[in-house]
Amino acid sequence: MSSGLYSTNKGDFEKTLDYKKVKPYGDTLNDGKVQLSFTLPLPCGPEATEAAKQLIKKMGLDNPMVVYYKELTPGFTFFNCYGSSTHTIDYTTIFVPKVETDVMDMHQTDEFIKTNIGRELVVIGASTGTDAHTVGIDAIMNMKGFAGHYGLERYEMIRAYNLGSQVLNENFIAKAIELKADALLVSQTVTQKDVHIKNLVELVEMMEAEGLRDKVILVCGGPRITHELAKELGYDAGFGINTYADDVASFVAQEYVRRGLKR
Ligand code: B12
Repeated sequence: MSSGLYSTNKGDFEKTLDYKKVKPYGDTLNDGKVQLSFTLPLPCGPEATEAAKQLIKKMGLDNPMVVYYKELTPGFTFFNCYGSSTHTIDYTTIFVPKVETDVMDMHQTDEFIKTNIGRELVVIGASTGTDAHTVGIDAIMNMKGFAGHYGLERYEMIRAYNLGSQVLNENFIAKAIELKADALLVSQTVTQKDVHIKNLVELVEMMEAEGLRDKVILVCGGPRITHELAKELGYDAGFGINTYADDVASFVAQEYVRRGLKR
């Protein structure tokens, strides 16, 4: 990433993008335009619209505009609005810990495993604890895949077992031992009252007690999971939204080799 100035070089529209002072882009560079929607617990009318505008200003947005509003039910009004951000972000100072792997497609990962490991990797996945959400782990594991990316069940060199949802940590570990799993994939969607943290930590502690933690690759994922959080909780990697099987398979295969794991 360049930390300097970047010119769009587009004739009359030429503007300068400064990575140290980034603003939202709407119609023109640096106009700061933001679209937002919210509901106020106020009766629909001009006073509610004025309240919405004042609130938008307090959020740090200039030129507040209400472009749509509608009564949801008596006493509640929904708004669509625009405003221009008065704030900027210094993009050059941003650092986000993330999984540092060369992402390969399914065929490349299969080749990588053949060449560097020489046998199928066994991967088990589940949505654990009380979590009943399966769509995330299915997106990673199902044969048919997700958004054009085949899931782990499709990989020639991965034996994938999707255990479904509401799998208790003790049962997950028992299955990992039974199947001689090389990697465990945990999905967590519900984060109310930090239930995901308690559940993810419990799994690590139980694996440590079994002497299993260092022998396998442990990965978690979900819409509110970050790599940083996963590492803090004792996982090898964490994946959030927009993850595909390619990301996970690449990580597992490369991490297996990097750690010199053997069965
Ligand atoms: C579908 C759904 C349900 C379905 C689930 C059906 C099923 N078979 O999965 C049903 C109706 C059962 C349900 C129930 C509940 N739900 Co619900 N549900 C949703 C909904 C609408 C979509 C979730 C989804 O499928 N996303 C699509 C998948 C593809 O995305 P994803 O999970 O993020 O997965 C991607 C990544 O995160 C990542 N990933 C995910 N897992 C893993 C794992 C690994 C190892 C890796 C590498 C990557 C990875 O890869 C995936 C692909 O890119 C969301 C709202 C929303 N729009 O997101 C609420 C939502 C998740 N549900 C919510 C809630 C609260 C519940 C209930 C508690 C409601 C209730 N009071 O009963 C119950 C929970 C019951 C339980 N015990 O878990 C909340 C969660 C809030 C929170 N932060 O805790 C949400 C956000 C709705 C909301 N706005 O309030 N739900």
